Formats: sequence, structure tokens, C-alpha cells
Amino acid sequence: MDTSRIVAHLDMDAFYVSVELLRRPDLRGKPVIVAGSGPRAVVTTASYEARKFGVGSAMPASRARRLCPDGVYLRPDFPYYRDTSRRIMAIIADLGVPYEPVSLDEAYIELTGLPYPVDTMTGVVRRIREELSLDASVGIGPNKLVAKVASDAEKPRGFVMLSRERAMARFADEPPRLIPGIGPKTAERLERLGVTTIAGLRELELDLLIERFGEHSGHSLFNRARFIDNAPVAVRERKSRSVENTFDRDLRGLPAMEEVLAGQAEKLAADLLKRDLRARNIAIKVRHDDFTTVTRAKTLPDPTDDAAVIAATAVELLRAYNPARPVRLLGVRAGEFDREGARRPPAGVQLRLDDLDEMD
Ligand code: TTP
Ligand code: MG
Repeated sequence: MDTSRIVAHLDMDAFYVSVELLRRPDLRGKPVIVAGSGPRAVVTTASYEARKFGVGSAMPASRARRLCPDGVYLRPDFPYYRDTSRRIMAIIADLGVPYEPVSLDEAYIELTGLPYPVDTMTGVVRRIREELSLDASVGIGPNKLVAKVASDAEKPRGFVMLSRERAMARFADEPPRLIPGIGPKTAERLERLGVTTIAGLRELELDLLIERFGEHSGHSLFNRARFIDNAPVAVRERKSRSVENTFDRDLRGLPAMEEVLAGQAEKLAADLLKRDLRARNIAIKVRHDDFTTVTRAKTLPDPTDDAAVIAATAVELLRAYNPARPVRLLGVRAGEFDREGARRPPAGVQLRLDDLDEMD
């Protein structure tokens, strides 16, 4: 087995609630619950204060109100959470290593090959705290499975590093459901086989697991009980990057529009530079006052991350199109990247998870 792999999982603490508290600091320390409205509404998240009343995610809001009648109930504001999520992911992206966002508030990060993987993650947590005033929990391990379970083990503000062996020992007496991928149905079937703990699951022979759960799931259960997981951190590369703005008042006339495009080209170029990307294709997006939307694109002879080249191309496209109606939105997009993906840092000293064991 490759013992030099190091993966982190980062998960924000009480995410929706924490984001709400940024604009409602008066609610800090109170039981706050973000839930939808209507008879079938469910709780999306509850502050740690509210969790003391037994309120939790996915619970019907009506039940939460009975358990915690004095709680503050807020409606979810998804655009606000999405925007905050982008900021978090941008901090992670700054590491320049592969990462995989799994939801608005969590991501896996491939730390293999980094000289100081632990410092790297404490740095991420610090930046999220300093720049966004939000708390995150982190798990570090030899694979995604250990990292994920570790990030959950000491929430909130957890920071747990475990080797595979340590993970097996630490979670031995926990129910199999602790392992992602083992849902209520599987847990029930395991219980009928007399298995109520992860250690108990390890006592079942592979053949029996395959017989009961099928080839694929049988193997998976066998491996996951041992915290074996070879899944890669799946980087989802975006095929293009863009900057766009909607205006409070519609724009008329080319000069005003060209000025906007020039500013957007600056931002886009900085973004490309940061991600070590050069684009072969530049496009503009124009949305009119009647919401008709057009895009115009041009392929360049050489890939670029140069603001002046991007701006000149965008302006050229705009002049050729020459909008006939007032414009409510303008944008510039860069695509067909020449060199995708992040710079790999030079391989330095490799911290092995055996070393981590000795540190705690
Ligand atoms: P989680 O990370 O599961 O929960 P959390 O961040 O609120 O709390 P913690 O990690 O500290 O235990 O989910 C992230 C967000 O996803 C959560 O804030 C709200 C949303 N969510 C739902 O909308 N429905 C759900 O059932 C769950 C579990 C989460
Ligand atoms: Mg979370």
C-alpha cells in the first residue's frame, strides 16, 4: 500500500447557520435553526446551541419547533451560502493542489507531495477564520475515507490526523453507519448479521460479505471497515472562466461598454494568472434590456493570460456585434486553456502518516 499518500477533508462547522451569524451577530450564542417554511419544511442546519435541544439536519421543522420553541428560525438564503462557499473554495484553490468540492461546505484536498501538509491545512483554517470569520474542521489521513471520518470526529473546530491503523482502532466501537457509504439499509442488514460496530464488521469474512451484499458492495464493505480507500481526489476542472456584471442601470453606447469590458478583462487575466491558465478562446456575453442574450467568441493565434490582449479581443467582438438595444449585463469569458490544472509544487520532504502518529 502507498503509505505516502496524504489527503485532507475540510468541512465547515454548522455552515448555513454560521454564515447567517455573520450578518446577524446579535444571534451569536443562541439556538439558531435554518429551515424552510411550509408544512413539509425540514431543518437544513442547526447551531451547536440548538443541537443541545436535539434539533438536527433533515428533521421536520415542526418537530424542531416542538423541541426548541425559543429557537430563532431563519429561512435559507442559498445564493448567500453559495457565494460564501466560492470564497472558501478559492482559499483552497490557492494551494495549487488538486481539490474536490463535494458540497457547498466540504472538500477533499490532495496533500501528497507537499513538504508540510499539516501546516498547509492549519494555514487554510486560519485564512478561512481571518478572512471569512468562519470555522472549519479538518481531517487528515492516508485516503479520503480516513480524512472524512477524521474531520467529523472532533467538530466543531476539529483538527484530527490519523493513520489507517489509528482510524481502525479509534472508531472500532462506533456503529458501521459512521462510515460514509454505509447507509441505514446496509446498517440494518448488518445488524441482522449481528454486526453493530466497525470492529464487528471486520470479523465478517470477505466471502460472506460478497454472498450477502454482492461482489461490489461486499468488497467495498470489507475495505471500508479497514479504512482502505483508493479513490482519487477528483479534480473538477472548469472548462472556462468568466467575469460578468449586471448593471443597476442599462448601458447605452460603446464607450461605456468598452470601459466595463476592460475592467473585466483585468480581473479575468488576474484569475487566469493565479490559476496558471492561458486561454485560446475569448468570448463576450451581452444581455439586453429585453433579456435577449448573445455571445460572440474569437479564437486567438496564441493562448494568453494578458489583460490587454483579452480586453482588445473583447472590444473587437463588441464593436463587431454593436448592440442595438440597451445592455443590462456584460461579461468576458476565457476558454480552451492551453495548460490546465494547478502547478504541482516541487516534491520536498515527505511527511508520512507514521510520523503523524508519533506527533500526537
Ligand atoms: P453538514 O456539513 O452536514 O452540516 P453543518 O455544516 O451544518 O454542520 P457540521 O458540519 O458542523 O456538523 O452540511 C453542510 C450544510 O449543508 C449545512 O449547513 C446545511 C446543508 N444541509 C442540508 O441542507 N440538509 C441536510 O440534511 C444536511 C446534513 C446539510
Ligand atoms: Mg459542515
